[in-house]
Amino acid sequence: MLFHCGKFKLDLSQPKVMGIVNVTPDSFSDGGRHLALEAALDHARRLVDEGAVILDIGGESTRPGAAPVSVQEELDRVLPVIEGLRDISVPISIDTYKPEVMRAALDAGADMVNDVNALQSAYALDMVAKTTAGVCLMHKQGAPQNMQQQPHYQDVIADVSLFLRERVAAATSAGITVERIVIDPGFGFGKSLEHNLVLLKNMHAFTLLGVPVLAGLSRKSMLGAITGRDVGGRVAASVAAALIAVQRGASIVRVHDVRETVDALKIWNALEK
Ligand code: 7PM
Repeated sequence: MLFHCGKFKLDLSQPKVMGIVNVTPDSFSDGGRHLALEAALDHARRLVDEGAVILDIGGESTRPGAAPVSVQEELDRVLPVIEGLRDISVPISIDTYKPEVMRAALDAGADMVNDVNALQSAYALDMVAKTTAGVCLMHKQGAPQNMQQQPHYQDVIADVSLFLRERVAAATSAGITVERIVIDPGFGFGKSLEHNLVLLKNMHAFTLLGVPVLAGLSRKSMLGAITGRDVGGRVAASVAAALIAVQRGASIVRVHDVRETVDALKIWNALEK
């Protein structure tokens, strides 16, 4: 029930909100870099005010279809944000699959690694094991560049469960205690709309693996496919999806729209008490 996450122990007896902080400089001039940093810090602080209890800092490299970002560019984006949030009251998660970025982020004060590659790099597994960081192990099928082309499963629940079970075993064998691990079925990562809906419907299957479940549905294209709305018009759909995930066993929801999601979960909590 307590998620051990670096300096923090998060009580997951009630569902929690992880706020997404994307660090995307819109200009590569020094001025753009500075403004991007200030904007990211302001945004992060606002998400905490709104009720986020984890901040997920990402330099874009894990976005499906995104242009690859070099290690140096990713570090230049995320490290100043992590350093700028050193005294914030909530754990900082680094959203990366690159071991070098994990290492530097943890050294700079991050408390958690959110790896869409589920620590499948041996170096990442051993390196994280030597720290006290929490870790999110996510399922994906294929490589981010082509994973949406022909996603295929025998049985999406069984296949994703087996993968996550194996990654939890690999992590604990490497020395990451089970209290430090959360799992994530990876909505949209090598999944058709139908696969995503089966995963959401059967979210409870993942809670059987004995570690907390994180769900990332916020603004995703599956919600656009259902509602016909573009990414800016998916707040209500995202809140509905987060609430459904929680009702079906998710302990952490990774969202852009923190205020709206926190309000929805307050209603859920009022009934659970
Ligand atoms: C474009 C497409 C931009 C998709 C960004 C995305 C997850 C994640 C992402 C998730 C965990 C997004 C995604 N999604 N990490 N990183 N779980 N653990 O919507 O579902 O942010 S990237």
